[in-house]
Amino acid sequence: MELKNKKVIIIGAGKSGIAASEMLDELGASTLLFDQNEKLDTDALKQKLPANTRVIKGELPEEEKKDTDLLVMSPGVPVDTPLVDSFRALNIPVWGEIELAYRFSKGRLIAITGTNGKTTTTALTGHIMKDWYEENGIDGKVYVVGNIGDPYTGVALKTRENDTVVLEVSSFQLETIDKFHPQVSAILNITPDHLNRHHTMEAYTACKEAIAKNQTKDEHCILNLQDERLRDFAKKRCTAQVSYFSSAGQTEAADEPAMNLYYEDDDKIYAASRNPRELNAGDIEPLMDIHDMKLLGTHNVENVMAAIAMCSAAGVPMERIIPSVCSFEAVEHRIEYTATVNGVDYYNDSKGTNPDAAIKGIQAMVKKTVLIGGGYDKQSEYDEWIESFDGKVTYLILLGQTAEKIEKCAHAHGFMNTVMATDMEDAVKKAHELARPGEAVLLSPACASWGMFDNYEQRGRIFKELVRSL
Ligand code: UMA
Repeated sequence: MELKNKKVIIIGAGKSGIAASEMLDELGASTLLFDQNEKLDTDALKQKLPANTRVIKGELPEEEKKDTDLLVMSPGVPVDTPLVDSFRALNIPVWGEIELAYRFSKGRLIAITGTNGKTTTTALTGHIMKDWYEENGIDGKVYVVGNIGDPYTGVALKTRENDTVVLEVSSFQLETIDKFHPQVSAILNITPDHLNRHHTMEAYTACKEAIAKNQTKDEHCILNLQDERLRDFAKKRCTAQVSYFSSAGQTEAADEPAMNLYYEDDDKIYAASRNPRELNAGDIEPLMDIHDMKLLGTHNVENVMAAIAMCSAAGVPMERIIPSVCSFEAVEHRIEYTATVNGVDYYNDSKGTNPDAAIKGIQAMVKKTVLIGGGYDKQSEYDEWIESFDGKVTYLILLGQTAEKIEKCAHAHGFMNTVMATDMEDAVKKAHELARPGEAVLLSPACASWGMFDNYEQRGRIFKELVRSL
């Protein structure tokens, strides 16, 4: 679609809406950025926008819709609303921000989705691709964008044929794609999430599967063999060549995957390939030992296997992929190694903002651990989190609004070693006193940060500063 002189309305004045407005302005479109938040500071917003972009907040006047050629949605804005329906009724195309970026970008696209692990896998895939470009002197760039932080529309017009875009894609973003078509895609796992937006598990799963909907048999889709929904997708609906990864050893899949990466209980990752000329096919030599990587936890082994499979599908030789995997450091705030003080390893998992994510944090620990938790009350239940302590957690230091609720829950499950802290400084001080050399301290709160911190990033950074000044 030629967008020069076309009228485009963009909904949502966050990062995506601002980047989309800039991109559309560069394409010569007439842009109107609309946000439903009445309290939006339009003067501050206009500073970040092209001079020609108009801004409307609150209600969108009916007459604005009539001569509109395209509606672009920010990911956080739901699509099943009367407002969006009214555009559809006028036959105005509705594109998500990533569809807009895709239509105007060049080069190779690697797209990653899944309920958990997307950000680490995207960052790792970007890291491997960047190393490959650098070592091979490839005249091109690797962009790592999407749900991970920087919008795809912010780079789309800069991309060239030799470039690679590594894109983290959320279910919100996949809800409004049409021609979006990665050469390599991955769905890491699908478990219930965002059901307030997608309503049913079927609708949520369909959004995730859509990542591969335009792929052909010559292209690659990487899937988790342990996930029943994804096995079903591979057998019945996926149009791309499937490669599997499995953290439960080499499990025979009923269909034949292009490549099968698997993790055995000897702590090594292996690969088998249908094509005997590829990789170490038929060969039982391990690809790598998981102790050679800096990431912790089985969930991270899965993320690593997915990234290996994607980069291999994108043409990077295995002997180049493995050293890059080993040099990759954890993404900030996700079981991020912070420092060793008096023989105690400190980890920042501030992104553990719900019990499910925090369980992964505990599972990743290989030593006795003093755990720091608690925060804003999202009405979560903490029973499964406490049960996951499994003798590994020595003390639970609690702070924030949920401290008492969690303490009660811990005591009900027979875990009595709870300690109250007044703030993060007090929590770090108490952890320092309680942890013995050879043990670990983990901040993995199972709660949001609000009330005590602006966001989980600030909470994690304050924790790291306090640890480093011990
Ligand atoms: N708004 C409306 N109407 C609505 C909802 C929101 O007008 O019904 C307006 C808000 O007033 C606000 C703006 O929309 O001004 C916010 O837009 P947005 O929510 O799409 O946020 P962005 O700043 O554009 O950030 C988005 C992603 N946010 C969401 O999907 C909620 C970011 O993912 C992403 O990093 C960024 O684009 C760049 O691609 C964040 C996220 O929380 C990290 N993602 C979810 C997750 O990971 O679970 C999906």
